Amino acid sequence: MGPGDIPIMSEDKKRPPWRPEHAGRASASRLIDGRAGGHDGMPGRPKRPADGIESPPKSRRRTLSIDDYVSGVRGGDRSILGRAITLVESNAPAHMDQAQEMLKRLLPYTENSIRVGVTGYPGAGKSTLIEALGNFLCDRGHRVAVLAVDPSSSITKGSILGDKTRMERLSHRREAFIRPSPSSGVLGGVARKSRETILVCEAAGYDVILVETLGVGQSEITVRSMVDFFLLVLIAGAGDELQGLKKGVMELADALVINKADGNNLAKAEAARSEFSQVLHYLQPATDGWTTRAYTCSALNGEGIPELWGVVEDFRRQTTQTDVFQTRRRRQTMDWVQAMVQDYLRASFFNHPGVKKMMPQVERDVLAGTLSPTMAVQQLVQRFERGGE
Ligand SMILES: Nc1nc2c(ncn2[C@@H]2O[C@H](COP(=O)(O)OP(=O)(O)OP(=O)(O)O)[C@@H](O)[C@H]2O)c(=O)[nH]1
Ligand SMILES: [Mg+2]
Repeated sequence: MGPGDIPIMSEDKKRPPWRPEHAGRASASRLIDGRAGGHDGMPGRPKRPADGIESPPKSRRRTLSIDDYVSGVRGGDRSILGRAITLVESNAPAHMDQAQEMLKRLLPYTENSIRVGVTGYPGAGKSTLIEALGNFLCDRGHRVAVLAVDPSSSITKGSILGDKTRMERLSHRREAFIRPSPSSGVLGGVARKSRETILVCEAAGYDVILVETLGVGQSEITVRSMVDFFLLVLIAGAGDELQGLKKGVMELADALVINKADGNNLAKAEAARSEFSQVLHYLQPATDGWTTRAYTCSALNGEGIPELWGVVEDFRRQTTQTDVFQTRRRRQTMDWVQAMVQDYLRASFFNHPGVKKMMPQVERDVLAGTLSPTMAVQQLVQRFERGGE
């Protein structure tokens, strides 16, 4: 020990395990106390323990068996329902097996619902409309599950939580259940998880499933592929720049509703409704034998909400009679199977070690013009089919 190295006994309690036993100041390794008010130190929260290691909050929840999940979901236990959905959303292989086993047991109790997708521009009032519609339905004895789907992003986990402020009353009702969007992951990602979440909610006795799309683009098609009825929420005077988006999405919709038909906006909303009605004449209807029409409503004061639900009920009655409803569901299920097969194959191909190794060279050759794209594909596929490393 050199002259400057004074053993500091009082600091020894801060000695991390990797610091030599009697190292003094020469060793830079020592732990400092956590600071209250830091990034995770809320004022008033207890300081981190002096060893600097804080174990994650221990879940005191016991592990559930498949039986527990099934009986909890069926018995209307909201906390178990939440955990069942978390299980479905998990990407851990062990959870996936468990989730599938649970779903198998729940499947006989699914399908007794109407699944309604709600899409529209950001700020059109989707969440407010779901709040109004959801409360209206709960008052009428329905049980309503609200899900959000955002296939485009994995960072929106909290967005429907923000939306809960728009669903203030609904989120406190016993007849309603609100669930945020899962973050994207493997094997079918958000679409798979959302579909399975719908099934779990149905098995729990929710007879109306409202699915809000978040984000624009891909989400409309994804949600359309999992719902019976697709509602497009619009507002008057949203501008011509959105017309392109409108037409594509309009052809997916079973009803258009011009929201915010209240106050000074009433006349404009009515004008927009008749304008959209004209446009609808020229579009392909989304559902065989059903005429897509435009309506007005105010999600804020509730006007037009019962009538809007009347449209959904007419739709259900009519398409059930003609079997269009059941046919669509069967097709959606088969499309879902196909999509999962495609996801699986795509993942196995691109994760194949041989393919991965070969890819950079193939890309270089294609770009250099010494290999045609078709030949490149042939080589990669041959490599994939040969298997091995
Ligand atoms: N005047 C009026 N305002 C409304 C109505 N519906 C919604 N709003 C308002 O419009 C704003 C956006 O409403 P949201 O329900 O959050 O819209 P959203 O479509 O869910 O928005 P994103 O989820 O961000 O895409 C809020 O300030 C609402 O209070 C309505 O019927 N009338
Ligand atoms: Mg919203």
